[in-house]
Amino acid sequence: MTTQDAHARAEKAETAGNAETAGKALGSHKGYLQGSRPDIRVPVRRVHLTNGKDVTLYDTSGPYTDPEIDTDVRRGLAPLRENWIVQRGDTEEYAGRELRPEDDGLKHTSPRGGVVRGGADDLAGLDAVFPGRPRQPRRGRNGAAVTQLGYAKRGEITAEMEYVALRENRSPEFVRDEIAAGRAVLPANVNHPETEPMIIGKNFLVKVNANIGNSAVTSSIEEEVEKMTWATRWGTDTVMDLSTGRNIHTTREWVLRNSPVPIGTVPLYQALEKVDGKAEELSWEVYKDTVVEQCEQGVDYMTVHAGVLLRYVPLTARRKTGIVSRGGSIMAAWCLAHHRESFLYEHFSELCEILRSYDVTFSLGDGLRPGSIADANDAAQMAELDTLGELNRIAKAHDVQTMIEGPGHVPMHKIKENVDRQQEVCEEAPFYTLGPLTTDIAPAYDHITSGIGAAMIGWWGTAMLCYVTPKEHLGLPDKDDVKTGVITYKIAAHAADVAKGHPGAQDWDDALSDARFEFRWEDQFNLALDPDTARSFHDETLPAEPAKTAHFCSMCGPKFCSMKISQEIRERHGATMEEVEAGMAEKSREFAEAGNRVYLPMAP
Ligand code: IRN
Ligand code: FE2
Repeated sequence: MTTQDAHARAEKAETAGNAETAGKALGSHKGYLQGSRPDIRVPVRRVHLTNGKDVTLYDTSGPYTDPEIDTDVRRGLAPLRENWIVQRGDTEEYAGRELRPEDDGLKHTSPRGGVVRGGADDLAGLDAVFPGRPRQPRRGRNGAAVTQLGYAKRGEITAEMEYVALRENRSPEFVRDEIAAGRAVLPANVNHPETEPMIIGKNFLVKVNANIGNSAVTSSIEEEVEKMTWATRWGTDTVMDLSTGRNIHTTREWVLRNSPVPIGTVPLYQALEKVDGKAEELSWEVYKDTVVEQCEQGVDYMTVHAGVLLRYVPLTARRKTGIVSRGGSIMAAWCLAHHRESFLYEHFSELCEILRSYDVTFSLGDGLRPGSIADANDAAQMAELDTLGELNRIAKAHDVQTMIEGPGHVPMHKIKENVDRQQEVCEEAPFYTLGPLTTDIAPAYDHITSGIGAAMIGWWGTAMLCYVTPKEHLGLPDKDDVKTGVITYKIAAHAADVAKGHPGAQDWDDALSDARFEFRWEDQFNLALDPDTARSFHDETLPAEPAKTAHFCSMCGPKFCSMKISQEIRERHGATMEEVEAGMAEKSREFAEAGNRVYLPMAP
């Protein structure tokens, strides 16, 4: 290709780019898949390629990336699911509540449903921030099961199920049956109408969770909301607010009202704050009040460390790293201090009753997960897993959706056993694993040590991967760490989708490979998981516009680009297999004639 050609191409690409920017982000824009009713509109990202084709990608970023929607964190997001919940008619309603116009689900922003009540640390402030928000939470009438599991078991297909069916390119019946079997969960609290429904289960796309939250020493409310929207922009499917510092309730309110993805928490952390951090002063009453407060606020799933039993604690005594789970260590301390069985275990059925009346999903915590590869798959971990299996059956019988948390630190050769046992013991309930970290030698790189384990465990059937950031073991992640963690885990999740042969998963790879082989640099950037970084790396060495269509990059330069060479073979010799082989043979002859040298001597 001549330089002139390159210029001409670059100009064309630029014009195309300019046309696109009118109302759209360069190279891609937000689109929607339309469901059976006007307010079922599933967001997608459509990448427009320079060859005229479109690639449609799953989109978790919420209304923030839709230029047509005016978002404002002070008002919160529109209550997308509100009409669906009201129309089911099985929840207690706010007085005088009317249905919203059918096509209004995504645009209207205030005032709307949700609740601020109970133990608020800054209620007056929230009144000012979210005016018009009803003071009354919604819950199932007379304790009715308003859970997606309950509907699924009765054979109903909810609007939420139809939404995720479109999102995952599956039939609504399939979605319903997976939920009914307890193989998948659709976390969606009736008090979190802002959430865009998503599903977690091994027969769906592998999901990613990002943890945010302040600690006693760092971070403000604004920073946490910013981290949440930032994490969803890069593709996290859920966010857990693990705040343990000040203003836990208010921080959570801001996060919930602005979150397009399900929000998870560990209520035990806030309960511990309420008793000034003294684990032995915890009680079922304090814990229960905290859970109700969070259910009313709209938390979609909760980590409950109910599998840490008194008799399991001694099993950790000889471990290299003891109990590393925060929740696990709090419960172990309580059990030892009272020498009694865990109140979470003893009151588990009561807890099920609470969660079922808001449709809050259990995430049964792995309080005894290994904190070093030396402790992986030990007796303590496996004993807890058996108890989680027992609790999963109880939760299911109460129509409460349930997933199971998994390790931790596990070397590669011990990973598969974790999924296999969990799937067997927990009747295929979705597995939700932290990493696992495959080696302990790389503090500051634990997104990588764990990304390796995450890809493997995802391939073998883990439904959701809890991210690990470069700050793991070292400090609270900042915005950059959140992005690095999410991107790392999106890679692991997608690699697992491809390995599992998930329908259509590889289309994305194929589109990017085509763009790469054909030197459509803009398409390569726009299709990338992280277009910004891909573009900036390329431009570091070849910033000029013509380089965007050039048939090489600075890695090998114009003469040594393998892709260019193979393209030339095709151009010169045609594209059939025999012809390509003949072309290769010719290249090989040329190579031999030149003396079989990979590195040619430098000109003197
Ligand atoms: C995920 C799988 N195993 C643990 N997790 C996550 O760890 C869980 O989702 C939550 O974000 C956090 C709970 O930590 P502790 O309290 O077990 O340390
Ligand atoms: Fe760790």
